[in-house]
Amino acid sequence: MVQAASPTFSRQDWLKGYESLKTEQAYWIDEIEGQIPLELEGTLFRNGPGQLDINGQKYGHPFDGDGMICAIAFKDGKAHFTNQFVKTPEFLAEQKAGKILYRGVFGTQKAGGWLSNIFDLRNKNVANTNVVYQGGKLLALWEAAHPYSLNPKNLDTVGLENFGGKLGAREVFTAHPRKDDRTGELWGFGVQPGPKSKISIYRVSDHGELSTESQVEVSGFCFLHDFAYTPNYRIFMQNPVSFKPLPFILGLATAGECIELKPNTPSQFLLIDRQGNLQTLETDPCFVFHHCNAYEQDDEIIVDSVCYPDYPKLEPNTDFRDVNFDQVVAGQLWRFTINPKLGTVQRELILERSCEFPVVHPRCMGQEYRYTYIGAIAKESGNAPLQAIAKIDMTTGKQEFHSFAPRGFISEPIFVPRDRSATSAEDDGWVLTLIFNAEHNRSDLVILDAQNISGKPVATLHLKHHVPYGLHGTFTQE
Ligand code: 3ON
Ligand code: FE
Repeated sequence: MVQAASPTFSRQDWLKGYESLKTEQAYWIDEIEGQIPLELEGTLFRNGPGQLDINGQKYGHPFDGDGMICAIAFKDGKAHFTNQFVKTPEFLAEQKAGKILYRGVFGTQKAGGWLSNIFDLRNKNVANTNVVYQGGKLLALWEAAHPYSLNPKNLDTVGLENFGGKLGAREVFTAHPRKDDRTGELWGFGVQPGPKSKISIYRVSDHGELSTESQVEVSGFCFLHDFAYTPNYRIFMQNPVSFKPLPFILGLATAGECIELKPNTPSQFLLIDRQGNLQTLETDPCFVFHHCNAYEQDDEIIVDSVCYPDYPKLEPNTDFRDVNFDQVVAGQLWRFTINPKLGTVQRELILERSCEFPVVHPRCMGQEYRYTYIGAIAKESGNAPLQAIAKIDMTTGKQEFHSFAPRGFISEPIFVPRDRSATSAEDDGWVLTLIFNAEHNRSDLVILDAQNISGKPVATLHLKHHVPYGLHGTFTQE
């Protein structure tokens, strides 16, 4: 047996990053180490659960926490911070009541046992998973509902967005659209799951208008968190999961707890071309949340994805705060080479250590590329919270790390190019990430030089408070 490496963090430190942030603020960041590059102009928007309890009543899973948007605006070497909760009617109702009124998808039940949860099949749209800026609209996204539109200037909630009625009442716009830098279009998708599931591919123009490119039906239940995009294909990993909703209906478990990996069942790539033709190709069983990137090369399609050996679910009535990291399945970065003509899929392990939140240069989305930035644990094997940012050279296989262990905990890295011209080096830019710094019990926005990722940060901006561990965001230069 491989001996687990000694821990890179203290559990007490890690847990502090899951305290709720109850306040909304707007201020100039005035504690800065190093220097914010003058060429760094634009706004970093990021989303994630801001409250993990209501009045001390705890949510059972971080993904059930209410969406809170942070905006950090950079100009002339200065940075301004703003945060606001997405003011969904459910958020406002729970704040007013001072207790949990809704079941959460992943691990939260209303107090009072199964009797107070039975037959309550509503999903609370927590709008907590991603935030994108498109066509002048700032949209807070969640996987199973319509987006919430926000005022990009001050983060005030405008309301649910249905794109002038183009997004039907029963349709959803998931949390992982991808922007095609060449056309300015934002490509997204929606899933209506069931015994047969319907996948809709959406295009949002650079004026913010939504249209449906295609709709395909696949047999079986689908849990599709993300997709990969190339100019000619929209690519999904059909995770071999089943959804057995009875315990959810009876109030005994949450919807997410009723999902499980089907034993010995292959995963499938779903390739949807621009005309809406579907091709499915089998590969080894795994579970994928996030794809890194994809591109077409001669007769093949390359897809890079973070794969888990099992669906990382929480058992009913357990608290994520008690999780044993040694037992949590680890995501690893794999490269899949798909040949649609031959119907073959090959896979190769790229990053062995536990990792999540892969990103690439925005101009490389759907194109051949060289560098991936990804969150990783601070040791080579086993599992732990993410404490390092990795840069992977997909051509040479070189791996570099910037570790914030033992007291720093990272969030999604976001790559910002210094210069948007097509000729600049692919790694000429910065990697921005929000770190929970347990030493000060506050968060830092760290700016790394992408060409010297393991070097001293270009700047570390100390916020005046902590920001709970979050999910995804976007940088916009507009
Ligand atoms: O029929 C339904 C299908 C469906 C789409 C069942 C359902 C209600 C469970 C459902 C809803 C799914 C939702 C709401 C998914 C939301 C996902 C989410 C909020 C986040 C996922 C994040 C994934 C990862 C891998 C995060 C990793 C984070 C770290 C390693 C750092 O802490
Ligand atoms: Fe995600």
